[in-house]
Amino acid sequence: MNILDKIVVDKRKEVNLRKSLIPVSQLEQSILFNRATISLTSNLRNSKSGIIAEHKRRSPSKSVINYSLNVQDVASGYENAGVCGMSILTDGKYFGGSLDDLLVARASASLPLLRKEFIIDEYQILEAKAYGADVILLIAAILTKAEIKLFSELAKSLNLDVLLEVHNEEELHKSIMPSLDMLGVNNRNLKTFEVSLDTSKQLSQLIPDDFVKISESGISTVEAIKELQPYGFKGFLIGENFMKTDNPGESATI
Ligand code: IGP
Repeated sequence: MNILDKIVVDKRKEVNLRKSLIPVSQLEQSILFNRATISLTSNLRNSKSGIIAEHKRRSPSKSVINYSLNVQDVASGYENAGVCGMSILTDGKYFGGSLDDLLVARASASLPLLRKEFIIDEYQILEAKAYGADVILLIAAILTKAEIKLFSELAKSLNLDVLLEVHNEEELHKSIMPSLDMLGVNNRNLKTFEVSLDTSKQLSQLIPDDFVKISESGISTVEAIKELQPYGFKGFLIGENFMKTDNPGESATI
């Protein structure tokens, strides 16, 4: 089993447990559930830098990145840096995150927030809304076309933006549908952890222009952003490069 398959097996167990503990009716009672969301898609369309800055404590590829910061400082630091949005890893086992991180970020910044999660069940989309997210991530590598449609349509009905992540041509072809807002190319292969910006460059021409294009992972320099912009990328998802420093907000200031 590759790491992605393992994550999904664990995630199914986790989601079933959460579902049995907190019913949907309770999620819907969150005061955040009916809040007006902020659109990352329109922020990116109108931005020059396009940075989406991530909160990530650890990862399967890097092990520990940074456990000594608090989410509040990271979120307000990113906001002060003028980034377009923030991504918050909510997976606990592999990334050291939690839904509470999302909640704290929501209370600390008025940026569009992306729930960075391995979504395999509609329940997780309701959770995203209840904990203050504006955007959800759907990963094509772990979903069928029918699931992508079901999940993205549910998200749209809750006024959440949808970022669909692909890593190859096959995933892209099965995923293109009108209920998506943004298409992200992950430069990191989640099965082998290999990173190459060429993945973004190669797939960019196959993404229709009506979607905002985002390049994800392995971006560590302004030069990399400049290199990707001519391929039509409007958004750049950056985690480790900011999180490995003592002051991620300062590192995200360009
Ligand atoms: C950030 P990096 O290399 O800048 O830390 O990458 C982000 O792209 C990465 O965390 C990511 C990810 C994912 C994590 C992209 N897609 C899916 C978990 C699941």
